[in-house]
Amino acid sequence: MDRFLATDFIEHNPNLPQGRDGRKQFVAAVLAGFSDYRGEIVEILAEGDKVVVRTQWSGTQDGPFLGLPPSGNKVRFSTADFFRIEGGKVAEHWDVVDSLPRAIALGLAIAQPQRRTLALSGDGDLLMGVGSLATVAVQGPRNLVIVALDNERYGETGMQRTHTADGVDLAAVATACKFKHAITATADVAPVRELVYRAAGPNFAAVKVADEKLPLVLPPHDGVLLKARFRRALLGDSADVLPEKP
Ligand SMILES: Cc1ncc(C[n+]2csc(CCOP(=O)(O)OP(=O)(O)O)c2C)c(N)n1
Ligand SMILES: [Mg+2]
Repeated sequence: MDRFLATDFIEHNPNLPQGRDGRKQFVAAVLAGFSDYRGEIVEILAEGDKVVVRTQWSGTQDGPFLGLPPSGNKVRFSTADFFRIEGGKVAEHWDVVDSLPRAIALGLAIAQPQRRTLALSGDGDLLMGVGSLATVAVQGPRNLVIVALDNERYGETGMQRTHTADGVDLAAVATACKFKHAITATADVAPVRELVYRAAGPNFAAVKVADEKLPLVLPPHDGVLLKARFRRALLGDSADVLPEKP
């Protein structure tokens, strides 16, 4: 690592351990957790002192990771990493990690099997990432339900019509992806309640709602704040306690 990283290396992703020592710890932790961890470089672009790398990562969690015992879970995700090079070494790093809401919900459901996880989504969001339904169903978490509030519009970007307005049936897509139960609800929401609170999943419900233009209430964009708020809501006071060293 000393060969590749500058002594005063700056990590700009606040979710990663900082500096060169932090990067060393992080890599050691990943290799201890995933013996087959591997990154396949898809593309490299360079200009001036900057390099951008698109990478597809994969691995099996066959060792302890972030306080979790070995799970055998397979991970697969892609990143775009931006590096600034100085004197032949990496001086700074920025990245964008694709972490779609359903990936978060799936990870949560797998990590918390004794609790039920409800992922709330929109018709537009689902249509933009329809493959995620297949990913969730193949993992098969019994405690996960996805509910799409289907106004047949891309509401957030100005109420353009989505394909559900032309009859695309999201529940049928979920059924085809092998969700355990998948329904569309219009007036009667009792069956939705059943899927959310009782029936073994993975479950899916499209809930048809009116296409009213409501005032937008957007969440803050501060990733650190969102993560801390999420962990606190999920874990209570233990959110602030570091996991014991494996
Ligand atoms: C892949 C991708 N393309 C475009 C966008 C821009 N975008 C943000 S919200 C949104 C509409 C979401 O519609 P929907 O999920 O139906 O939510 P609604 O506002 O209707 O409740 C779009 C197109 C995005 N976030 N991701
Ligand atoms: Mg919508």
